[in-house]
Amino acid sequence: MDFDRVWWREVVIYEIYVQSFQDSNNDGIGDLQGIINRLDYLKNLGADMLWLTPIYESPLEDQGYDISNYRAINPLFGTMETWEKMCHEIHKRGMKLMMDMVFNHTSSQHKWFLESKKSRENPKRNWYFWKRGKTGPNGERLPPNNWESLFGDLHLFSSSQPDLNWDNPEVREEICDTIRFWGEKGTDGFRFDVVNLISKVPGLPDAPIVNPDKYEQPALMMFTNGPNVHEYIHEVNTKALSKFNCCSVGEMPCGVSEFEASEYVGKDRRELSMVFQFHHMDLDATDGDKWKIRKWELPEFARVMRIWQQHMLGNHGWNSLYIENHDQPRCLSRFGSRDPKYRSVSAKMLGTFLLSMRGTIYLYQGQELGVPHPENWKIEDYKDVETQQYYQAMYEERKKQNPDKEPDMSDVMYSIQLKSRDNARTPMQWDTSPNSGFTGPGVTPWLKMNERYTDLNVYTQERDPDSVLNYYRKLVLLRKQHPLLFYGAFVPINPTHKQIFSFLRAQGPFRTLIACNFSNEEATYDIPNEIDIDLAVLVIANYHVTEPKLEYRTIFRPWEARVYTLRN
Ligand code: TEU
Ligand code: CA
Repeated sequence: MDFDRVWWREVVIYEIYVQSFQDSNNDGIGDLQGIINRLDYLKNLGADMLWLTPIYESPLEDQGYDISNYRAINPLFGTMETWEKMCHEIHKRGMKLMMDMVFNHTSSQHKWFLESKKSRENPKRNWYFWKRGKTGPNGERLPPNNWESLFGDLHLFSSSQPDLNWDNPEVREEICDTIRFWGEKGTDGFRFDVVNLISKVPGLPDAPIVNPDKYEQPALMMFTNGPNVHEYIHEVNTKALSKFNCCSVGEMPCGVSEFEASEYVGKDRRELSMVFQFHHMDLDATDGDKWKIRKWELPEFARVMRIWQQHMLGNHGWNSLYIENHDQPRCLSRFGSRDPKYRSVSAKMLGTFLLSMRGTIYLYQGQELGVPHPENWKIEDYKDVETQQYYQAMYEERKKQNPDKEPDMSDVMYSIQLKSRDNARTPMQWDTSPNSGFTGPGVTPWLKMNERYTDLNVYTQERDPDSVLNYYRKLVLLRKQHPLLFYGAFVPINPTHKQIFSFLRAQGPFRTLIACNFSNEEATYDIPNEIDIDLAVLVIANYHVTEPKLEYRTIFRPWEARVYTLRN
């Protein structure tokens, strides 16, 4: 097998959603000093690199993914001096820092955009896309093309997030300069937001009409993995990334195949270190619509995992592994069980599965506590622009159909409770005090706390040897002690099993066997005879295992997970 030993393949990256991690000055909003105060916790968990969601100047309409100045810190989060101190404190503890770079679009408050919109002659005019609107059949004014927004409007994201024109070399130069600025200050890694959307089909032509009842049409093919995307990323790599000993991860929603992905990360191509793909996150959506919930079966999930694991293995590629982030609902409520009986074991099972695969591990704050979604929130409790726009659009549609009646929104609320991004954005649960140590007891946090903080928090779990937190600590340590788990090949076992996801990791003569029950029921697990399990050693499990020896047939308890090293 061919692999390059590189530091960023062996790290555990911990995502911090800054506004919800730790508030240090009692304004209800997490900040950089708050992160400094919690670095020992993160080191102790085994985090090697911290990815911070955007902390730059921003009107925060999309929670910082709408940047108005790439080189300044949002005063709500701190100052440049606090950032420098934080970077120093991270490095001092032998950890690294990843910054989030949002270059597909800026905020509409960015001075480049304010200039650009002034006049056609403005030097910044071509930094964005400007096109004359159209006139409809009844003389009504229409937007310049029919591309449907990902957030339900006529911009790729929200209307306050105009897309930058990457076809303009000045824009690319400025982007490279911004990356060098943060690299020189000590940043060790860069996450590039929606970077597979930066190159649009020239002229921004209309998308084919598939829904004749509407003006807006699905337009992914007009901007996903566009014509110059590889050239532009390669340019960013040669002019900026390659100047530093850093890693990069490109977020790639809207469909990136494993073949495309390996082109972005192929080791000779000098583009990115890793990509975030979404195929496993899309399994519970219908035709790409996340709000239309679909039931999925384990073999489908296992298939996605297998494809990505094996394709990357065979193509000099590398995976990034995650099951939760600031845009995704909590994995427990989605892939595990929120039933109090199984909450803890299923959270541990999900951790076991994630930390046993081949790729760089990404954990999201709170995942290590096994936090489920908040329950019974009202629409006013959600702050996310995506959730609010979805609710509004559904409300208006129903009101239009039946103006005299207040629409029944219960199905919409059901989807929101399962899929809203705010489900994972609630403030971090540190202790049992009011506001859970996230902010002062009398303060109103920017987003409501998850009501489960009284029993699910760091303070309580640190004192419980059986907690999800302590299990995660063991898992992280285990991975670092078994380099096979970094680089070993991925070999599926019983790939069509309805309940158990199982595989071997193998490298040279060494093999480790992993089996996870993804269901609420007991499951029969049969190990194929060609695998010799005679001297198997249990290295971690989420239940107490009493059998003295691994047998070819084992009954797994609900959500049970086990890892064995094999010695034959
Ligand atoms: O997310 C892009 C993206 O994939 C999301 O639009 C995703 O489709 C959605 O969140 C699913 O609910 C990135 C950021 O991670 C996200 O926070 C930003 O809102 C978005 O880009 C725009 O910058
Ligand atoms: Ca604060």
